[in-house]
Amino acid sequence: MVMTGTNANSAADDTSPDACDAIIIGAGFGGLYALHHLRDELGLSVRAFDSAGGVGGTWWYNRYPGARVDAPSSPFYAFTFSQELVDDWDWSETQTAGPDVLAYLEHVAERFDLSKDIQFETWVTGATYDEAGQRWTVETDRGDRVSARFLICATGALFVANKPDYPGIDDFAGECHHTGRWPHEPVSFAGKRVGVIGTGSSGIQSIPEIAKQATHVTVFQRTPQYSLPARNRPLTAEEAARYKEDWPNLRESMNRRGGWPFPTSRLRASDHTADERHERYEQMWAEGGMHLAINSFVGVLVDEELNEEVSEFVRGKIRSIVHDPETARKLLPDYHFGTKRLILDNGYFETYNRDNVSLVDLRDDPIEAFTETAVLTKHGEHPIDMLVLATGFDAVSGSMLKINPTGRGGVSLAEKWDTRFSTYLGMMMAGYPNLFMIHGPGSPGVLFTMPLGGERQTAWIARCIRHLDEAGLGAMEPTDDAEAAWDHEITSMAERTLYPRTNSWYTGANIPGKPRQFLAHLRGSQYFDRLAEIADDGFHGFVFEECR
Ligand code: NA7
Repeated sequence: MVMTGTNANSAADDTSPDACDAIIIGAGFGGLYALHHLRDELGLSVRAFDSAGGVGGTWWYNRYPGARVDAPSSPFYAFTFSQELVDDWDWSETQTAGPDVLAYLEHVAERFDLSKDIQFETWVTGATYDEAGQRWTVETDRGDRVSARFLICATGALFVANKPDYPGIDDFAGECHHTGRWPHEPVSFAGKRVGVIGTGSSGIQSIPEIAKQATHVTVFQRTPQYSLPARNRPLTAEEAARYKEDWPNLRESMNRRGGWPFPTSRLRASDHTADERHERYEQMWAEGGMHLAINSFVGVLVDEELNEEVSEFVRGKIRSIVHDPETARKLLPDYHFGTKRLILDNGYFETYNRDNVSLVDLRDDPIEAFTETAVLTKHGEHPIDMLVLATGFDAVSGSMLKINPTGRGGVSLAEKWDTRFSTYLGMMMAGYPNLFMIHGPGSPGVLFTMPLGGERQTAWIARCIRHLDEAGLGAMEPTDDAEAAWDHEITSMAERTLYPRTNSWYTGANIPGKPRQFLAHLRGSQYFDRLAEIADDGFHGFVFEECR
């Protein structure tokens, strides 16, 4: 057990905030594990807040039809820290469905008795650092004021919904739902003409499901996407048993291989003829999931020529699946394969062969306005009864800016991040002592298995807390130099790949006015080795303050 709270406000009066050791914002994967680890392993007093009505974070909010993990998931998109937890949960499919992830997180919360320390339906409206007291005070929309030495922001990389501001969009009189804020009551599409804006994961997962019920679906597409067949199927009992038995090895392998225990290709494209390469692409396509991207040849996301070959292979698949050549043409992506988030679908391109689905290519025919009953594009009017906004998120940095903590000298995060999302290790920031982010900008975040990444970041946070307590120190924060060096490292790593050449939410390009910066560390396994080295090395890049 760690002794903290040495400088909790001792002269508490009626206006003093409640005190605890750590406050956690968010009760998704990251927040739940942080709560369990800091409370049950470190013995801290912890309070957590979440705006949702229950645990789950992203999975509590994103309940749109067809929602699934956008990676080869079961049983790897899950916590890894407890063999008992692995043993007592059975995943049913290879690509986990949203409701199953949510049920799992509810099970975790119950098993580790987490909900008693989480206050739901509570927005954190502010967080302010008191330099003299070395404490954070958090305020909520329910009137709570709570102070703690440590503030853990597990606020989610995909939380702040991006709503387009087309003229008249608020005049639309029919039902309108954002996929990231989907209602908890059933939504019926039956008998309705549904317009869907957006063809990222959420659009591509939901469109086939909506089309099964709706009278008509009109898809408004700004950028065509590379989407790979998920090949979702039930997990067999033998597979499930094998995973459980082999879990320690699988976990080790996930840690070493960028978050997933799957092989990545060591084959060099130049050692193979064009026919051999094509045959391998076919195998990977048949295998489904991310195999085409990670297991065909080395360097798909680095080598422009190889990337173009894979891009053209996928375009060929789209042409062969979609019957109408004009629709197929509109669906062909023209950016570098894999540089926007890759999508795994269950029959997306096939959906365009249905009579009740049509596609509007916004590059040729942009949306100009909305009326009460229709979307008006440059070349036509599209009457709809329901609008689905699958338009994504102010990703990675947006949820931190919603809280907009105030650090040293009264500097708000919005001021600090005005032009760059500066962090050290994607976890801490100069001027914000003892504030830790899980999956913050500059960490592997969305490019690593998020549950495992959150576990490992939390273990590192725990190391920091132990170090402070053992050394009798009050606070730690990175130096400006460490932040600048980290920024340089993340950026140069990205620039060695094709990622930054494409407009995507990885670079902030989906949000008008957002600073352009590649937001993730591209080498997850090396990142976690770095975290350990930095701690072993006496926390290089940090400054410490004596306990006041
Ligand atoms: P994404 O992947 O950001 O997709 C959003 C989609 O909405 C994408 O096709 C965007 O086009 C489109 N979009 C965004 N704004 C507009 C406007 N104003 N007009 C037309 N189209 C627009 O979000 P998702 O929710 O699908 O997925 C997010 C992640 O969640 C996903 O990667 C998984 O990790 C889970 P664009 O491509 O920007 O041109």
